[in-house]
Amino acid sequence: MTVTTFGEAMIRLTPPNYMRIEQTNFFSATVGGSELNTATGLARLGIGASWVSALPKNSLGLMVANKAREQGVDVSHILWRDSGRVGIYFTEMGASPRASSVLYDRAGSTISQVKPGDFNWDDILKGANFFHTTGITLAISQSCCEATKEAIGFAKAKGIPISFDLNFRAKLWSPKDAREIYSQVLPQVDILFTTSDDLEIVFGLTGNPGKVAQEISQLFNLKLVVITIREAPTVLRGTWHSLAYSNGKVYETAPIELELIDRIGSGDAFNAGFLYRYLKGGTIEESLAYGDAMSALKHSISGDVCWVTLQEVEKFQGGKVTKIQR
Ligand code: KDG
Repeated sequence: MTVTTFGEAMIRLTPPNYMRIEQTNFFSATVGGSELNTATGLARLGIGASWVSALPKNSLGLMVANKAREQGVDVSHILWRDSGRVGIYFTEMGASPRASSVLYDRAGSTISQVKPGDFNWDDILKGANFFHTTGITLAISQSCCEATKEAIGFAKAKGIPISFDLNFRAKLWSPKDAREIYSQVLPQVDILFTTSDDLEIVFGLTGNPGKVAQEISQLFNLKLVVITIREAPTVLRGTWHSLAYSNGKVYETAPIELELIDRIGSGDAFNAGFLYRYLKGGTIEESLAYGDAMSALKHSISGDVCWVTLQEVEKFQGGKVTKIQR
C-alpha cells in the first residue's frame, strides 16, 4: 500500500522560548510542509508513503530530502534541479494574548518553478494506491498550480483515489482566486479534508460543521467530506475533534482537551491518521478516531512532524494522561 503526496516542504526556523522573531539570536531549524507532513505521518504508522516535490541541488535541498528519508518516506521521485531554492518559513510561537504567526520567505522556490510535463506521473504513480495533495500546492505559483492539476488528472485517469486538503493560506492567495481553482479541482476529489473556517472564507458557507460539510459535498459531488474542529479559547489550551459527512450521514467525535505546544502540522497529522485507518479498511468512525489521536498528540510535539508510533495512537483513549509514564 503506497500513498503518494505532492507539495512543497520548507526549512522551518523557530526562535526558542516563545521569543519574537525580531528579538532572537537563534533559530531551531526543522523541515515542514503540509504534504510531506502527511507522508511522514503515514510512514511512521506503517503505510508506504512517497513524497513528490522539486528541490535544488544544494545542501538545503539535501537537508529537506534527508529529513523526509529519516521518517521512512520514499524520496526517489523528487525532481532535482539547478535552479530555484528551498523556501523558508519562520514560525513565531505565541502565548495568549499573542497569537502564533508564520512568516514565509519562499518566493522563487524550486517547486514554484515546476510546470506541466516536468514530472513523469505515469511512472511516479505506478504502484500508488492513493494520491494526496493540498491547496497550498495550488497556491505556490500558476505553473505549479497547473502541474498539480496535471498530477490530479493522471491519478484520476488511473483510477487512483484522491484526497485533498483545502488548506487555504491567506498569505499565498485571495479567497476569490482560491475559489476559482478549488472549483476546478474538487469534482475530481474523493475525500476532502477541511475546516469550517476555510469553507466560510473561500465558499461563504456558514453554519454548523455538519451543515457546511453537506453543502460542500453537494456542490462538488464529494463522496466523503471530513471537517476538523479546533476550539482554542487561548493560544495554549483548547479542544480538538472531527466530523465526517458521507452518503447523507454525519459522523462526529467527542472533543479532546489539548495543550497546544505546537499546532502547526496537526491537520496534516490528522489526515495521516485518518487515511491510515481508512486505507486499512476501517470505518469512518474508526478513521476519525485515528485522525483525532494523531492530531491531538501532534499538538504536544514541537515541529511539523508527528513523532508518534502506531502503538501510541492505538493506545490513545481521549488523551487524559497526566502521570509520568515510567
Ligand atoms: O499544515 C502545516 C503547513 O502549514 C506548514 O507545514 C507550512 O506547508 C506549509 C505552508 O505552506 O503553510
